[in-house]
Amino acid sequence: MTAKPFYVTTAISYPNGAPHIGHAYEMIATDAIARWKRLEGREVFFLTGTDEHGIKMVQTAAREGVTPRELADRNSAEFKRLAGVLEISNDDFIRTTEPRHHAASQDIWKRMAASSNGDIFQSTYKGWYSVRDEAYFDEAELTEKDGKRFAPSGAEVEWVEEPTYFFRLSAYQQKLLDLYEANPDFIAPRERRNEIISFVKGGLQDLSISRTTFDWGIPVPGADGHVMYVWVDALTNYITGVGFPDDKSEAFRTFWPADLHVIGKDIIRFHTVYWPAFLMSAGLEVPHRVFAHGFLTVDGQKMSKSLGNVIDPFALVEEFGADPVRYFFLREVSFGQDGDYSNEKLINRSNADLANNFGNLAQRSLSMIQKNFGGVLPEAAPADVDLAILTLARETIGRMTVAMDQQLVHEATAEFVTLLNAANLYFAEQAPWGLKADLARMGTILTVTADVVRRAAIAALAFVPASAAKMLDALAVPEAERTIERAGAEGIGLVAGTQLPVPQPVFRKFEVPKA
Ligand code: ME8
Repeated sequence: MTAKPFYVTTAISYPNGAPHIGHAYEMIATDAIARWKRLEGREVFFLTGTDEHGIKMVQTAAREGVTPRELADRNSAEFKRLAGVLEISNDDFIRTTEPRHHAASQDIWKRMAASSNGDIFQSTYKGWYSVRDEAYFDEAELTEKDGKRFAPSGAEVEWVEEPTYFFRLSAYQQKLLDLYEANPDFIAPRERRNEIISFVKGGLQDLSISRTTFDWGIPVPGADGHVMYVWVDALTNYITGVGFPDDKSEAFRTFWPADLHVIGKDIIRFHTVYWPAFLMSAGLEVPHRVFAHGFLTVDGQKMSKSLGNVIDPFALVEEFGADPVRYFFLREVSFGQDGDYSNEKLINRSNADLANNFGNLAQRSLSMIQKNFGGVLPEAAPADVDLAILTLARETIGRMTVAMDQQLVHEATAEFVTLLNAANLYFAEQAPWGLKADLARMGTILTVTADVVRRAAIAALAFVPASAAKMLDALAVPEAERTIERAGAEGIGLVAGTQLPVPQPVFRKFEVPKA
């Protein structure tokens, strides 16, 4: 395959606490996109990690009586473990406290400072800062209550005044607008793009990019007492991960610019305004696309420690297994919109789509092959009705490919369910169990059904990788044939005469909790 390699990232999370389902969700959705591209035969590099500097880490560590490094070590390990239990296929896990990342951050800083328009200059910052958001705010963006001021996120802001370095962001207004204009797909979904364009049109102020009141950060080169503003170093992780500052390296030349940064909607400004401006200033290419997903609530309420409704993703996986949890988020939440988690919805989705629709169809057709053909895949002589379901399967794979290319993950999973509904209907109408006197016809129906299951299972490798692989094992599909190309090819991909193993149920059915 000669298609361009695909580089995709998640945001890197603050390890100031344990991961919650918002973090799990972002990993899962990005993983489905990465896996799909691999199934298409693309070379993929998928990066995730933790964002370990900044005042928020310092303050949380102080409250817990540990050092920032101890806090980062403890929680970063949990994010890494989460990627493991969710079967995330990331190729690297970056921690911003690593030496390679210090080198990259100092290098991009130097390039920005050396830019022809003198993009970095010294001055004094006076203004509002939100520690929780790690962000500066204008007076006009704040609300006031009981003498306190709050950022749009609801976090309280504090007044800071310190000598810092600034980045000449104001000089990038037109360049950014030109970038959005020339690349209509740079910001997704569409409504986010409009939001950012009007923000940039409103005028950009220079950005304070160093701090002098604490030292938990990456030292600014040649400026004692200054550490970088955490977002300068955080965004740089995306190039550290592919070998920067060695911009001649194989990894950098192969993968940069990134094809896709997947992030939450709260940090879109950093990714679509600051990040491309930093890169342009440093003379580096900008990423192709930033996709902002929505926020998750729990049973209709915002997740928060004070409400006590923060869902532990480890506990979820413990209870249901990784695949039902993954599937729920990919199917239930429209990618780009907010979504809601509830136990009952997860159970219903998993039971209806995975256990009943998908699992039963596989189990019923494969058990009949065992019982009536000794487990040897029968020859098929497809009639029109059989060709119709095979054609639908092929077309579904095509539509799923289009949807996944635009990160419409929920549309892809919806297509998958539509195909399974049709296949179940086909199976019920053809009623192979009543054809003991016509084994040739029965064999055709069973093989055609199994071939539709094969195609669906290949697609499902992106969503429920372990279960889909089990299903493909049950169909004796060789590893090399588990590709989107084979899933969408003409004809029947399964080979008559193949001895199939005795099928085992792949999906569990869960009990719906009583109201
Ligand atoms: O923002 N639902 O880290 P973070 C869905 N370190 N997504 C959510 C969520 C929720 N309830 N809560 C958080 C940071 N997220 C920075 C990123 S990138 C160079 C630096 C998402 O730990 C959030 O939108 O606060 C972000 O994409 C990711 O989780 C990490 O959030």
